Amino acid sequence: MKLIGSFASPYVRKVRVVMAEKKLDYEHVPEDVWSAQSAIGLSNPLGKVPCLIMEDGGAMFDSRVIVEYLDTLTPVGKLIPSQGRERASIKCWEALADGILDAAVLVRLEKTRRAPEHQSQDWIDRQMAKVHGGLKAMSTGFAETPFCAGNQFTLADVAVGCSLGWLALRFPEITWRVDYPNLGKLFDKLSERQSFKDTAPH
Ligand code: GSF
Repeated sequence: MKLIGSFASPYVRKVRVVMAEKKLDYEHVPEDVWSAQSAIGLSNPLGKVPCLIMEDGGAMFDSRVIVEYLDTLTPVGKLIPSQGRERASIKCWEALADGILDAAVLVRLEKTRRAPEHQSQDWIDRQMAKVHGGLKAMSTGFAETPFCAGNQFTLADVAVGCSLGWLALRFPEITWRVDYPNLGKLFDKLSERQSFKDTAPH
């Protein structure tokens, strides 16, 4: 398998952490989707990473679809419960963690890719409200259990860890560690895993 993606993308990192946790082999193909020369459109019509190229040459996107597929490839390190409420709960954690990223990425694009006179403060505020609301929900939803959804490490932890890691890199001014110490504690614990160490964004 080949994984097309940049090293800084939190969605790509989610897939890389899952690959590592499940001990799957793959080749990482670095791709800068913002470069005029990017060929990502040949594999993903949406022009986004991550994109997984499977053994038969078929392409798969987006990160949520890819990680769900990877979890079926081997029973090693099962990350998503197979059915019912438990499964939905893990997917909901992932939607929350990814949703925070989606909003924060929009803010970053607004601030870095638009001339100051074309930037909309209303739009930025709207997206930042989602980031802050999402962080609060993550902190509230995370009871005093070892991991997000209880005693077991799951995809919820992968998604939350990647989301917080990217916020720390791109939005150091968001004080989630101070505001939500339980998220800080969880993040520190996740950061000790080899899968997180090997994929830290840069
Ligand atoms: C989001 C992927 C994405 O926005 C997923 O795979 O989970 N829901 C999708 N990727 C960004 C890179 S990044 O912000 O990490 C991307 O490829 N953007 C290019 C573009 O044209 O929007």
